Amino acid sequence: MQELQQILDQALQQFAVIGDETELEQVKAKFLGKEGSLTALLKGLGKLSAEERPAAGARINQVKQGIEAALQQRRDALQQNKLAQKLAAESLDVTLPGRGMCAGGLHPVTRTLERIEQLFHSLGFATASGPEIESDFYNFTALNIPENHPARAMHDTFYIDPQHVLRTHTSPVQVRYMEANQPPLKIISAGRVYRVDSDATHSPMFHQVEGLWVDETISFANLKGVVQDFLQRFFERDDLQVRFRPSFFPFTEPSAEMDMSWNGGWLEIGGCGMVHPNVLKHVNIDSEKYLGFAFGLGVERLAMLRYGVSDLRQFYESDLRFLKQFN
Ligand code: 2NM
Repeated sequence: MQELQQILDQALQQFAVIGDETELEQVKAKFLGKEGSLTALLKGLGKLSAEERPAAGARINQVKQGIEAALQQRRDALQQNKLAQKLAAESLDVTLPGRGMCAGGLHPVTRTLERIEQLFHSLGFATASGPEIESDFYNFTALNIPENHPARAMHDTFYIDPQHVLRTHTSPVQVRYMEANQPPLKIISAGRVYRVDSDATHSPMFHQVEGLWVDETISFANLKGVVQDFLQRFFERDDLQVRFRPSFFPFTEPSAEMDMSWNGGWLEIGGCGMVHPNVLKHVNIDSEKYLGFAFGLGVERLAMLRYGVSDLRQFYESDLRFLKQFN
């Protein structure tokens, strides 16, 4: 009986410190296996007298059940531990912030383009667009810049093939529009243009916005009014002055360069003029009946002045520290 109590105590003690299930089964065999200590006692029952045997047998069975119960308890505990460890290792903290939550924003040049278009829409101009790869005809010839004419040297052109170029200005959009529509015409075209040029103030790809208004009574005075009104509203300055200096463009006559007042001085902001009769002829508009003005503005220039950017190249370096300032 004393031995039985010792076996039970031993079993409970040993089970309690076992850390894994295989080891637990091995230790179980020490007590309940073929060579186990309890099994040995059961086998020894036969040596007892008939009177002693039932009580001893009952006691051994009791201990056996106690060992099996402890064993099962330990198995359950080990399995619980294992599950808890697995869950901890695989756990996801669903309250953590997600990745890639950084809000995007429109590029400052895009924002400037949208502002320009909105202002001209409110002045009654519609928007026109066209291809960035243009034929020689629409980019040059129709604009009164014939082949081998020195005016072609004004635009350092990217050629795709002898007949096609990356448009050097958005004027071909207006040529296409005049060709397809009857006056009165009142449009702006804004978009990418390309020239072989690259330094602090020139990018090989930049943006232009050009305006065109063709009707029977359009004059240079209308041009001055529209440009001044636009610039005053764009820069939110009622006192902004615009000045026109005589110049030359093959597609306008007369032509002028436009300056605006800025920090006590003048800044060149674009070019303009009355659409040349030869351009109107190319698109079958009667130049005796209709007159038109046209102007061109540099979008990056307007964006630099509005946002206080000093180097044009910053717009195209994709540096998030720069771009995030406009969000
Ligand atoms: C400029 C300056 C002067 C212009 C002319 C035309 C067209 F197609 F109507 F003839 N569009 N834009 C023009 C005139 C553009 O940009 C500096």
